[in-house]
Amino acid sequence: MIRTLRTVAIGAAAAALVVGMTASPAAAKTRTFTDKRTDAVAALDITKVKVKNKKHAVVVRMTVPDFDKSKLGSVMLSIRTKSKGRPTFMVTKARIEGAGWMPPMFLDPTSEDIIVACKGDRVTFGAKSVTVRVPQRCLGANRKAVRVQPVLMGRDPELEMLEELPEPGPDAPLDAYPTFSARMSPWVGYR
Ligand SMILES: [Ca+2]
Repeated sequence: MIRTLRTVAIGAAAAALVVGMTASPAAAKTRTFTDKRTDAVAALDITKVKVKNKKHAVVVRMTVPDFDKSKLGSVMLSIRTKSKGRPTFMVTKARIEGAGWMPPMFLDPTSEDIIVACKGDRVTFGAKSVTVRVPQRCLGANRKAVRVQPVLMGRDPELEMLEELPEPGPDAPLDAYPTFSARMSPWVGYR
């Protein structure tokens, strides 16, 4: 009898847990990756990348402990989805010297226009972080895993003219996770 009661109690607790997990917004799939330190100037040095692949949006937060927005020229985020052909989308927000920050620009490789409007995409700046939010509907109504590559670039106009990327190090005026190559983060499951 005691054993039966225990079994029932454990079953009820497990059921409550499952219901709780399903109901909780924290059920979104979240993964946090670590980026190298001192592979870029401190103002732009990404140390952590947190990726949430939520029901309605992919949200990527870059932690930059010594963030200095005045040193930032542009933010780029590539997002690859696990759908057919593994399309890679990109959102970028750039500062135009003398004119200030432009609204985010969204690139969709599956669209003929390439540059398309993505209502609801956002790049926001915190004291020690940069966060990019892209609605799933802009990612081909994505419901699959994603991988990402965030990039922070300094505002030196000569940076865009360089034919070779500067070597990673404490003077490099740009940082990317995991690197500037074609590599991207591991997959982050949907929800
Ligand atoms: Ca870094």
